[in-house]
Amino acid sequence: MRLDLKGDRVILNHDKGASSEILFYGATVISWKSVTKSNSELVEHLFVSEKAFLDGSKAVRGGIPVVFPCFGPPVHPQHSKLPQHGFARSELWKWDKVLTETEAEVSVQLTLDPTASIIAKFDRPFHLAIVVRLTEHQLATELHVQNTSTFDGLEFQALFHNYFRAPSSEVLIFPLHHQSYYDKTAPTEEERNRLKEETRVDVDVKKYTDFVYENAPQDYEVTWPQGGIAIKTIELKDLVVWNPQETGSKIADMEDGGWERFVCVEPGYVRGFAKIQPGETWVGHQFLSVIHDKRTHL
Ligand code: TA6
Repeated sequence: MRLDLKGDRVILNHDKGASSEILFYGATVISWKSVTKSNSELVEHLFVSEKAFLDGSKAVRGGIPVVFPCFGPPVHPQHSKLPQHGFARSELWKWDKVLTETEAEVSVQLTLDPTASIIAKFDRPFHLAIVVRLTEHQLATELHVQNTSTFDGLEFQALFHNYFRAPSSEVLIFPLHHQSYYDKTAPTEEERNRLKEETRVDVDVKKYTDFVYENAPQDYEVTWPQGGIAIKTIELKDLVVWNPQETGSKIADMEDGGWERFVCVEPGYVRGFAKIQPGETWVGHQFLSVIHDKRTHL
């Protein structure tokens, strides 16, 4: 197992061929590759738009952006000065340390503490750490949120905005049958705020999809004919499924037709706010594993 600290990123390499790249900007995982069991091909599992900015000028369009302390447009009074999806994905995180380095796995930690620019829009004490762990066929990410205040509670939302590289017209997400969700693509605000029930056994994103599943199963399979990713989560009680389809052409840093090549399946705590008392730490985990065998749920 090897890791290389380069100017703006850290690269993790597994002896069996897997690798991952983490930009210090936004602590954004911009690559996760592993060797398939079927034909020993090295496959990139994440989508990063060819038009994405990787120079720190704006949040990366792709990979695994870290969303904190708010998901979507801010609604909490303490978040009112924040941009959509908060500040974590648009700040320069600090390289902290190697946590584990064995033949089986390497894990590293980056941290983020309040800077003047953060305090100007989010004046609450906190300490963030992100852990990225790579093994031969799995990538895990953990977000640690520590309330460093000695007297005030901390309220926040958090999410891993995963862009999985996949043929969006053939993707199926399971199990979401009978789950409650909000449809952010609905034409009226009343409908967007109305809880619906998922009637499909397998959810596809053939049409423009922007669904927020509340209190979802926390274990998922994202599959397509040539592959898939299994997702296990801890503390991330909600799930967002997004693909803009043709509306993606209006996204400035979306490569032409990029919506055909990714699906966003995003575990998070985004309905309501997580609350931690002074000195407490909240940890949200996701474990992404490559699916090598065919899964069917019909
Ligand atoms: O996670 C889905 C979503 O909230 C969509 O509504 C869409 O806005 C997407 O995130 C991308 O947001 P961004 O701020 O990165 O353009």
